[in-house]
Amino acid sequence: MFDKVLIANRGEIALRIHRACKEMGIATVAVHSQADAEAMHVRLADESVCIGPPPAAKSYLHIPAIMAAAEITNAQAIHPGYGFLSENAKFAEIVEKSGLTFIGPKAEHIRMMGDKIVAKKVAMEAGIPVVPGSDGAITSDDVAKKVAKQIGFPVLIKAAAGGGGRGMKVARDASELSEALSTARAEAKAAFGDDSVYIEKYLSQPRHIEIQIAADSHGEVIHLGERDCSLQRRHQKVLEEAPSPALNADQRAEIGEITATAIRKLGYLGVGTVEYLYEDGRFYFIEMNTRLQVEHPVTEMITRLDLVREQILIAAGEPLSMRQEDVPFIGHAIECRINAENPVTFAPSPGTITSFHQPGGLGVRLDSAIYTGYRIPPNYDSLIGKLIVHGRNRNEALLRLSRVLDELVISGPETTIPLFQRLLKQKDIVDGSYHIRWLEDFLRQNPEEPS
Ligand code: MV4
Repeated sequence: MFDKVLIANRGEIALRIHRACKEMGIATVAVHSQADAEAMHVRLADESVCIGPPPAAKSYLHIPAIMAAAEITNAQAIHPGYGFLSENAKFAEIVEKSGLTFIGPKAEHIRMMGDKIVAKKVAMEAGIPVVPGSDGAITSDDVAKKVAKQIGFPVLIKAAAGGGGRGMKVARDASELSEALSTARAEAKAAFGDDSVYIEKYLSQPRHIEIQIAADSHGEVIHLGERDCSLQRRHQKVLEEAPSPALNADQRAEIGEITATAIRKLGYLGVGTVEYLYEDGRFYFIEMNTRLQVEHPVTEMITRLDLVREQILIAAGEPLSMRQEDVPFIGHAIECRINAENPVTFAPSPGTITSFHQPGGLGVRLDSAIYTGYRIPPNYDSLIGKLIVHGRNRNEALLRLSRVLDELVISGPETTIPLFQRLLKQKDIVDGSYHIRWLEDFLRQNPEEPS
């Protein structure tokens, strides 16, 4: 096992990784930008290194500075967290070539899943159900027309280098196809420097359901059930829950086994998430994330596993701590992403936390690196914490969430806490009947809190 791990991230996830390390007897190295000198992840780490000025490109994304920090502190492994360098295949390669361990999948798999066309082909060949569409990249308008006629309109044009919703265009009928193609290509070229696109049947109101998997170097692959992440705004998840209100135990076992079997075939190593759209009882692969995800705690709450601990065990060549038959699915967990944003306009609201009161009690978890007096810098994303509740069933989790949102106080910056209090009053949320369009529809129809 490693004695010292460098955490190449900031905020709540850096703290989350620090906590797992300490519980495994591993010393931690924090890296930070000049804007984060006072951050909690820096204060708690055993050692810290300032790696550059506030802009992420010059600090958290600056590979030479991070490698230098690892070298001077004698760290043996690097955990990238999520975002930043977590899905950068080149970084994973550099870490490994320097004789350190990248706590994450092989560079080969990061690269494979980064190209959405390759990812879809690989997934399909491994037995995962995919959205009907083109066989690879679209080479001409004629090919596009043929594919679209075959699968039926509306269709969606997606960028191979995309993901996270960037560079997508809908064509409702044949007359819209040619223009949608050229717009999608131009946007993809501008955003990613790669104009490869592919076509899929457009699903109008699916749910976003993702399966968490973990694979060790002893050939063991397990699935940890699903998360329902359908409540999103502008491709940013807002609330996630596990299990999905739309699935039963048999469906969970079936899609879980299909996913784990495919991941075994790929020779994948580490934790990962296979994302599906779910509509009319069927699953359709969209992409695979080769990192620890923001919403991983809901899975931890229902399976009693520590996913960061599992990542570290896997990277050190040790076996997973559970076999599939021993993975429990206990009760229900819900996570709310607390952002420092205006809850109506979603404009970022950085600044100093003037007071902070944490909720408590049974089944409550708050993953956050904030403290009273902490100044949220304007340079990074606005996530300042994740409030996670667990209950014996979904109704208990909802009641607990309502109680806990009333206890939580974060003063100074505006936060999205009031949004969750509003959402909990909506029948569709209480019933669990929502889809990927629900939240944006709701915000359009109810732009402000009715007074
Ligand atoms: C889709 C889709 C409908 N049909 N694919 C958006 C993110 C990217 N990873 C895939 N996305 C979508 N792919 C087909 N064939 C709708 C979306 C989509 C979406 C997916 C998940 C969660 C939120 C979303 C919001 C808008 C669009």
